[in-house]
Amino acid sequence: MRELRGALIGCGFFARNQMHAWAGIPGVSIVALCDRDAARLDDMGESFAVAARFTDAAAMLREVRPDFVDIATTAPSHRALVELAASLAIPAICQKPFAPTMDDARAMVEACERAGVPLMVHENFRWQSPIRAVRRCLASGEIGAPFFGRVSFRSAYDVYAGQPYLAEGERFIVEDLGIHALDIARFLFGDVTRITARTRRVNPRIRGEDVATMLLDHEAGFASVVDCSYATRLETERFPQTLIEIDGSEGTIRLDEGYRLTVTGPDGTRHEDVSPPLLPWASRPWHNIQESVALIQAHWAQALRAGTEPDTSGRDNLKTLALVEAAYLSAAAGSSLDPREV
Ligand code: NAD
Ligand code: 89V
Repeated sequence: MRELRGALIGCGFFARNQMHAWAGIPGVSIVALCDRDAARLDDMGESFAVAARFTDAAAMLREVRPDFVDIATTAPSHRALVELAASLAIPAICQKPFAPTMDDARAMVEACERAGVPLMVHENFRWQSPIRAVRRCLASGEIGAPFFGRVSFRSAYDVYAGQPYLAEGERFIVEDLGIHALDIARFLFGDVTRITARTRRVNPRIRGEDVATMLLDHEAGFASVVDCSYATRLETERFPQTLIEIDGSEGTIRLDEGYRLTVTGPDGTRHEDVSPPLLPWASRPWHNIQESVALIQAHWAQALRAGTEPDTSGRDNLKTLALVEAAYLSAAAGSSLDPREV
């Protein structure tokens, strides 16, 4: 097995999960770190015993020449960093949201394709093991042909405490969280021909929208609903669970609160606990997301070694990002749109 030497840019809130996950993947080591903020850089370097530390990404990539770079910064920096990696022929992983605009995202995909380097977007929610259990069940044909789907994420969890920038942007829930739910809808039900979205802000202390309700028409000929909210106070807080409903010609699939999978088919109903494992470094309630980080990064290592395109490649993610952009346009105009025209 080829050893892979990685470098990480961005030592903030979420990158700690990425560092833990890399440490658990055989044959991969993070050999250098970069952050503009020297205190954050040193904190991460000490936690994970990485001595090579840089405050400048170009200096790090030129000196270290890693086998790949893991970009864990927020969206405004993504294009410059991905183009930097491409210019040095270094394969790159880029956190979601891939880019602030479709133009940036397309330019990043083109830069990597021109340079012949792999590019994966860290779109990890489709790697959550409960979501994969739903997909396996759907693919088995047990419930027949789907004619309705729902991907739902409703919570009142204080995400702003760990990620203060989420309260500050003009855009919030569709770009940050809806993006994951829209990607899950694509993963389960296929690509989308039309989207209708309505958004609103309930929490007066944030700038962007914290509620979104979206209707998707799929190429497969049926519709799904994707709804998300950070203004929903429930008896039991569900963060960060995505709930799924699928109705098919022969039965139904439900992924309910508490990671309970219920499948009703021609032979009756069965229940399964599809709770994600609590990895040694993980903590509740984030363990579901944390496990998906480990799984998507293991997938990247495998794809990089095999020379195959990762599932959530930059090119694939253009379709998810187009849904985000189209959702905002639809909500602003009160209309519906073909995301392929965005
Ligand atoms: P953060 O602000 O805590 O950390 C980002 C770090 O990047 C900061 O320390 C900043 O100094 C550094 N940085 C920014 N530009 C840089 C540059 N050009 N060179 C070097 N360092 C630079 O942000 P975060 O909460 O960790 O989020 C990072 C990204 O991860 C965001 O895009 C966010 O949406 C995403 N995220 C993904 C998930 C997921 O499940 N996939 C979960 C949370 C956050
Ligand atoms: O997964 C994410 O992108 C996070 C959160 C779950 C808090 O929305 O930002």
